[in-house]
Amino acid sequence: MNTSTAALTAPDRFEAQVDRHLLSTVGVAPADATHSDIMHAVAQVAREALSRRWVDADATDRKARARRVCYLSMEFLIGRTLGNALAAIGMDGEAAAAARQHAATLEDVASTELDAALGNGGLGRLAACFLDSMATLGLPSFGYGIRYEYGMFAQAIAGGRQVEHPDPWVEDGTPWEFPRQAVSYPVRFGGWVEHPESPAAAPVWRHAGEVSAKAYDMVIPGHGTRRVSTLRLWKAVAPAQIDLHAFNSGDYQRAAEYKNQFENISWVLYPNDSTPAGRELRLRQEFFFTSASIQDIVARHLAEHGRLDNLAEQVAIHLNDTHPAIGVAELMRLLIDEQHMAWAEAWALTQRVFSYTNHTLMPEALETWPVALIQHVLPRHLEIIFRINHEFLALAAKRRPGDDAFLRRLSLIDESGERRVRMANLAIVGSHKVNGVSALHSELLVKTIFADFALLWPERFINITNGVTPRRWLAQANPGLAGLLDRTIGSDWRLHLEQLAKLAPHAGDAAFRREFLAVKHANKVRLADHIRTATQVVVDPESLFDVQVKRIHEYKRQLLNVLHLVARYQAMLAEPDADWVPRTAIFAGKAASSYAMAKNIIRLINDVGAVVNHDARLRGRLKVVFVPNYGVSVAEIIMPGADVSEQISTAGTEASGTGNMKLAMNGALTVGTDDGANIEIRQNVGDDNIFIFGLKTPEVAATRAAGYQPLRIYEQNARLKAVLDAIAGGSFSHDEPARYRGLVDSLLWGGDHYLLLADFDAYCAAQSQVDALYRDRDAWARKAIANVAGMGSFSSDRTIAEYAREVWKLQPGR
Ligand code: HBZ
Repeated sequence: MNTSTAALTAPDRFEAQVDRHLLSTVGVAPADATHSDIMHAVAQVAREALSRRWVDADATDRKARARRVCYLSMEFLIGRTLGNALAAIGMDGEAAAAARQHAATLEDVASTELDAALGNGGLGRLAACFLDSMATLGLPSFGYGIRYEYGMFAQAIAGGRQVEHPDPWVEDGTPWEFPRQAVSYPVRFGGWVEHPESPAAAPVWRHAGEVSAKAYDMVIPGHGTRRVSTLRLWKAVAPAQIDLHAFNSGDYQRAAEYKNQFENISWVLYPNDSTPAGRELRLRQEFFFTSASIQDIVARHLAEHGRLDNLAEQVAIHLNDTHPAIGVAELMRLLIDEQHMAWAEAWALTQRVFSYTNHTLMPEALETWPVALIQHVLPRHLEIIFRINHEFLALAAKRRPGDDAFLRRLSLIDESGERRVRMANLAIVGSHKVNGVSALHSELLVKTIFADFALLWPERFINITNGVTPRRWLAQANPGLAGLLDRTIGSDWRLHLEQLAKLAPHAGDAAFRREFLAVKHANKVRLADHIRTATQVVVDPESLFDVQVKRIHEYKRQLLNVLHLVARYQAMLAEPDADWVPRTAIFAGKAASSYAMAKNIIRLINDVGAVVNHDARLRGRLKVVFVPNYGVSVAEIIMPGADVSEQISTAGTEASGTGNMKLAMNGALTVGTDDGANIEIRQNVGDDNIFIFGLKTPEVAATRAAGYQPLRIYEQNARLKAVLDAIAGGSFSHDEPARYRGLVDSLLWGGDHYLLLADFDAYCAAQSQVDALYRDRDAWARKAIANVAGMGSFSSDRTIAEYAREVWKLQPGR
């Protein structure tokens, strides 16, 4: 039993521990401690308690010879850890008391922690929510990724434009990691392959370079359980034999450069989202962490079981998108070349071990690597991929004799231009289950990009709709609403989010609606404070807070939102005395540093804001703000303060979305297209409590097929024409009137690929309905409450339980 935690529950003990750590770990006098010092000391106390749980959970799993899932992901967008860790281990009350002893609040203290931003956006944050749910459900589980020294860049806005700054988040250390001196693996690159004369002997990979992968573990606490999970991140270190001192002093600099060539692998996160970078370093990163993880899995399995034929009974390896898909070839290489298993046995085992989640339908975002590059970096893996392909195509040919086009589409090698390896095809062929992340997305996968594979193996493809952890996105981010829920429906919703359904009848209770609106108002005041500090723009918490926060991408259509705001501005100027509903449009999100159009959209938002926010004729009834440096911690401030959630991607383009879930769960009403998880949100909250507009997926396809002509719409729609003319003509860029010519031309003459013009009128109509409803705050509250009540199935606990049952064949231990 946990005697130490029990002993810690006396408040004096916790405070004494904090003071001890201030002295011994941080090195300051408790009386002089800054908020950041206190954060580090409190973190140390939590770390000790977590460490105990960790050791216990590990011992239990070893003893039970438990089957495990290993979740391989290039990204884990974790954010801050302290608040979550304290809540999980039930020490938040004592920590708050300790903070008060130092004349601070726990919020002051917690806000000094830097975000661990080891991810770009949805995919990385999903992985972080999954870790929380795996620990909470008590699944024996490991996350595997890269310990980037520089996470997602920090975004500043200067002169309206995005400026990227490095994010050296571990420079001064993090209290949450445990370096594992004893755990490291060699990862090899380059060279050539020798095939011994004897067919019985395994091929020999004469590699040209080697780097060491060193393990750094983070403990992931479960909530309502003593179970924890582990996130193991790999750091690249030059192998020991490259000793800088061995070089004479004249060569010291060259020796350092040589060392850097290896160590740069884990330096920086690639800041692309849905736009993969075709760079060799990226391929090296992917192989580096995948190889280290699979070596670790095999080594642990051998240590526990002494044989490999039962690997698939004991381990499930999940591929979070195709970034770790090279793992299919790496496991084959380890089994065949190093463990001397026969090909057929190794292949059967590999397929039973792996499963794969796809996160995008956009063809340009599907990873492929030039065959020549893989030959150069991973020559043995290329051989293995060719053999997998050969055997796979032979099998497929039997199903459709003579259909060469079918085989060309299925092939792991794209032969249409420069030969390239299709990583999604490798992941599908090497897995026993493949899933999409919302009902629509999974349906489109088997109807479009993976149709040929679905024909071969229909049972391999399933849907598992995304979810988010209610601990971070409701309990931690929105303590006001969490408290109201606790008083109204009890506190079980943290672990059983279905309980939110019990809220539905309270929408009919006027006193409850008032309380609900008071909580929302307080959250809007907090958000308004953040906006003032971050942008110097003063916004009115009484106005409707209209929020679009996510990566900046053309398919997500931030530009459609801007078009509506400009239309609204023009309408307000035309009738300044009409009874306009005051609105604050809030944007946030990062643009990939190389994505010029996305960066230009950020600039336009800021330019529109600069004009609108200072136009006295509006009397403050329209504000447009761009909140810089969107990330997990900024999201925790924004989500609870939103009235409207903008989810307006072109139908059929957003795989799922998870921001849509966080916002609705916090009582925002969705204005959205019939896309991704919006569809399931609608089914759960009810048609009357959501604003769905615009072309549906089949209509999008039909519109394009019929020869879509945006110019025709522009000419026939006076309101839209006025908007586009104003933007193109420099109304928001007086100092450089032609600044947005190109952007508008891309809509009018460039084909408007994402159909902004086609959806413009429907979008404006939806926004008018929003205004009308907001006039009646009580009616608004009913619908907002219905949203919270309807979000019970969007917990990542439900998602992970489905993976455990349908894909990983694991028993939750909770
Ligand atoms: O994954 C997102 C989807 O766009 C979103 O709809 C979904 O909810 C979410 C979780 O399933 N996809 C991404 O976030 N993709 C990436 O972040 C990404 C990162 C690096 C790449 C490509 C894509 O090279």
